[in-house]
Amino acid sequence: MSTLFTKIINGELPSDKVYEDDQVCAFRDINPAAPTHILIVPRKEVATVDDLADDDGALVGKMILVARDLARSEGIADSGYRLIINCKDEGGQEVPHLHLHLMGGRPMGPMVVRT
Ligand code: DGP
Repeated sequence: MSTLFTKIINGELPSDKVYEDDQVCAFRDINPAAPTHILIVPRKEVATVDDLADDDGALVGKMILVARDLARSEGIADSGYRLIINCKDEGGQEVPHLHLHLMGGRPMGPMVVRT
């Protein structure tokens, strides 16, 4: 069974893709929390950060470099942006396929809501 994001990556479900290569794919979040809200997703089906293998370091680095380049092409590199990876339930992860959120285009405010 492939994940929701694998179906998007493979084109089985529609999305607004902004980048893809042999390792990662990036598409706009369906429910954007900022003017720019892009998800950078590895083609490899890693469920969470906790499921990363020791030799996945280059893949995670690639995700961040793609986010850097997309921030530049979106015109938010100079003003700044936020990168987030949620992990499992208490981290707020909803989709169990590793993804990096790139958000910007407005002041992003406090990092977390303090309760
Ligand atoms: P997270 O909570 O970190 O697992 O973030 C999941 C994000 O995925 C959330 O911001 C909404 C987005 N999302 C969920 N389903 C879809 C979808 O079908 N298409 C797109 N483009 N984004 C989705």
